[in-house]
Amino acid sequence: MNDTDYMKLALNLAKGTLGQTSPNPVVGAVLVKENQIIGMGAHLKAGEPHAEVHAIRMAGDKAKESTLYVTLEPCSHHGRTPPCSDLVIRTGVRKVFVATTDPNPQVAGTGIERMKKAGIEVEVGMLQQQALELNKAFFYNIQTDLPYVTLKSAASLDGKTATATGESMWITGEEARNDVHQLRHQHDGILVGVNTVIQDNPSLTTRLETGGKNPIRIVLDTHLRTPQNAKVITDFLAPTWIITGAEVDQKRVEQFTEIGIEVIKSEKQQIIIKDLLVTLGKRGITSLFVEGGSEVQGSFLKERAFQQIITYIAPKLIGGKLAPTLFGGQGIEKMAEAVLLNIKQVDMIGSDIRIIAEPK
Ligand code: AOF
Ligand code: ZN
Repeated sequence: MNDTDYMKLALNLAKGTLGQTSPNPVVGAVLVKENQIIGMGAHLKAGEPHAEVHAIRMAGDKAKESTLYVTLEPCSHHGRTPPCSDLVIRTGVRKVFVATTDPNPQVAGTGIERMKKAGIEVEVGMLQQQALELNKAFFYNIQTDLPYVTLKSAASLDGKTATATGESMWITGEEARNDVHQLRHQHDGILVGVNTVIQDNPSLTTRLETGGKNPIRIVLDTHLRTPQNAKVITDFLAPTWIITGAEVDQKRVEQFTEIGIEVIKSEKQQIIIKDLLVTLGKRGITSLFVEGGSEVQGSFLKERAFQQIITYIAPKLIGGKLAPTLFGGQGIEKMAEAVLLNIKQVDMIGSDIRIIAEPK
């Protein structure tokens, strides 16, 4: 094992906890002395000890004079837990490899500074790209207070999300659906439009073989048309928030609030996506998974309100001028104004293609 191998191990420890640390980042730490791992750890849950603490506790007396590999700069602030950089100094760690700095304004380089001042050799930037990728939602959210938005959609090879008669169930195969559940597990919120609730009656929960965390279900429903007997209303498997326009019938609102469903009224008659994201950010949604339908995708496109696109393409052809495509709404008029993307990753998931892209 060389330095990079140890950092890779720390990154893998962090990766394993994706979905369980929000609003905190995922972080892994490995403590090495004389070419032996003497401690390792990951941050498991907000409010609980940070990765470094677990690793140092595991090493016990051996931790003195060791080398620490950590995927994020050790913190310097008193949050829900005391500062890790102080613990690293007190422990007598000799050298620290940090994959990337912590953009949290309360930390932002001061953890590194503090360790350097105490005479610890600190090297920053090892496997930085991987470390940034792993926590991209955290990094975006901590700097903007807005949720990191992923638009997810699935279509046939010709870009159709349903047939012309509106049938949309099971375009992709089982592996792709499983992949979607993994992504649901990793997000704080999942968002759909009311038409999807009416037509498909989805439960929007995470159904993996090993269970998983359910995101908060958010329904865009300007005129409060969500059926009282929809699964997202009756199953109580996760909180459901309904976002409406300013003018909705108060009696109907109460029918929902009485059974614990939150109805969040917009200030304007229509729901403005950018305003909604501010509201969701304030309510602690750090990452948002937008599942559709195509009109909702269209409104996020119109406002350029997304950080990532994940599209599954199934080896099927549907055709039909009237069959809906991935993004509805009015669309962009001039080619010169099209939203340009960088394709980040292309994979086969079972027999479907998964494309991950980001706006340029
Ligand atoms: C680390 N190691 O494992 C994590 C860090 O409220 P607290 O005390 O848990 O602090 C949360 C902040 O600490 C979080 O926003 C991020 O800046 C940093 N997370 N830092 O040294 C860790 N999870
Ligand atoms: Zn810490």
